Amino acid sequence: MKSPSIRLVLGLALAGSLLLPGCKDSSSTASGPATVASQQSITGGSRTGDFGPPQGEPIHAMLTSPPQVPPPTGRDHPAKVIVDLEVIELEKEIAEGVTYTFWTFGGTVPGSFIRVRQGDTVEFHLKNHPDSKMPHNIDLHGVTGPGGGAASSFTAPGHESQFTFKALNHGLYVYHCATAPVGMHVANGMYGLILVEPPEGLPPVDHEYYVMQGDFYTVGKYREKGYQAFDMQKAIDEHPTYVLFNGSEGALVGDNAITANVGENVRLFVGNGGPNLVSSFHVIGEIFDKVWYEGGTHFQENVQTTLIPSGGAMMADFHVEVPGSYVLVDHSIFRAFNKGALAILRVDGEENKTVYSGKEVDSVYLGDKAVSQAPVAVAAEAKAAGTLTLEEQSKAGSVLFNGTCSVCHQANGQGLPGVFPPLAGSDYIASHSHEQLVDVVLNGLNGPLTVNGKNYNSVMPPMSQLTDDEVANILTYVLNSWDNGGGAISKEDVARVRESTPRSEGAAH
Ligand code: HEC
Ligand SMILES: [Cu+2]
Repeated sequence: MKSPSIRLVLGLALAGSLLLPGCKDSSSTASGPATVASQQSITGGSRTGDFGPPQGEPIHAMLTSPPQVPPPTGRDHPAKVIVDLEVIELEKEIAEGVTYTFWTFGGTVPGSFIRVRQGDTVEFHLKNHPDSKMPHNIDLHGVTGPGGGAASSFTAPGHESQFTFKALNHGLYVYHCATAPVGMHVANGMYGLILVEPPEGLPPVDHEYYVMQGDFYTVGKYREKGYQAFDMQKAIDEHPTYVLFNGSEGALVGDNAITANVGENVRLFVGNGGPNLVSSFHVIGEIFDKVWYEGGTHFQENVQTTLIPSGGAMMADFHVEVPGSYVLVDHSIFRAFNKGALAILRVDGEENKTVYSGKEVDSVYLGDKAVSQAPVAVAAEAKAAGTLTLEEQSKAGSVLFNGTCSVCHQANGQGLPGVFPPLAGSDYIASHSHEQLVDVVLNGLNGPLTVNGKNYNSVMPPMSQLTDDEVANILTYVLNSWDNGGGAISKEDVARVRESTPRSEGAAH
């Protein structure tokens, strides 16, 4: 019976402060059970974080790429820790078949994970690769001192700079580039996490993972194939094209999912690089046993969704009871399903029907996120090269159909009697032009209609969020499936219909 006693303590504290207005030191009234007292204890912050000069030989920090986390320092004394971090600008996939120029700390988004202990003296070496086009620096939120290291670390391409700081406060801290234009450097992926362990370390767990959210701004639409440039205006307007975990739509799904086994304890170190959005971080199907909110000292228990500010972080521990796919999302949910903020924790092990009797999450929550998007990228490349075949287009279309249309028209195109008309052997499709079919997808359809002798009077929502490529591939797949008579629809056909049917800017993205 924990909660009544907590309420009692809070009640006493409140009563105390009401009876003694102006009394600054309320600690005398906060005498509760030991667990409550220790959770709410004050650490003293930076004033108690200096454990004297570093002892022993200097240590070279082990840095890890996401989603990996370096092992605990395991030390009981302060040390001198040397961190070598290199800025690398590189072109990588942001989504299947979509490339973007990322600016990175250590070649990854987010940058390398750094782990030190409170009281350590950190000698920081920032290199900027000779191939870089831009100067960069680093502002570590775990640094006490103006700019968090930014002024001392301004580094031109091909150069190196060095500065030293003592990690006085423990906690989980964001670091980021702070070179002008700061927003653009952050938007291009220049952020990561540094963990300053408390002197006694963190409670041991079976798995620790490193996940960081960021918002991205490209000139093209979400999933528009090919190379995409940074869009400064979208960034200023805070209208991201992508919201991602670990810098790419595929970073933590499919074969890249993070993993655990039933009965294990999992710890997530989650940061939010921004540059703009606040994350409503949630794991579908799990409850955080503990959340060290804002990456600080105190934890909250039994949490469903936790806020992570831009430029902030949190740690969460939970125990996994049941096997299956757990979906990490930003619960500002359009970001998860329409901008990419989705990752998978794959838990293996024995079913436990007394805890959960249900079935796998995949079909409900994952849609086309559960299958490889590779055929879509292959078709886009072939289209660009002018070699696109009907087969490539249909294959890409089938992947997209399964994420977009099958929820209503069903994977076999049969629809649902009286509710969703069939696309299989549809006389509606046979009797309408390609332009009219494109129009149905882009602008939706409603009102009475008859398909294969059966009447429907329902609403199909517009799907103008799809790119021209995607609409062309889906419809080509439909035309060439289920005895629909064949034919092909091109990206250009879709573009023409889109142009001739203006809609609000909002509906187009
Ligand atoms: C949310 C459910 C839903 C989704 C998703 C959906 N449709 Fe429909 N679709 C409908 C409904 C309902 C109708 C009938 C509308 C009416 O009654 O006027 C329809 C009608 C159609 C028709 C004309 C009738 C027929 O059966 O031939 C076509 C073609 C079509 N949809 C294609 C698609 C394609 C392609 C996609 C994916 C891009 C898609 N739909 C996604 C609900 C949906
Ligand atoms: Cu930079």
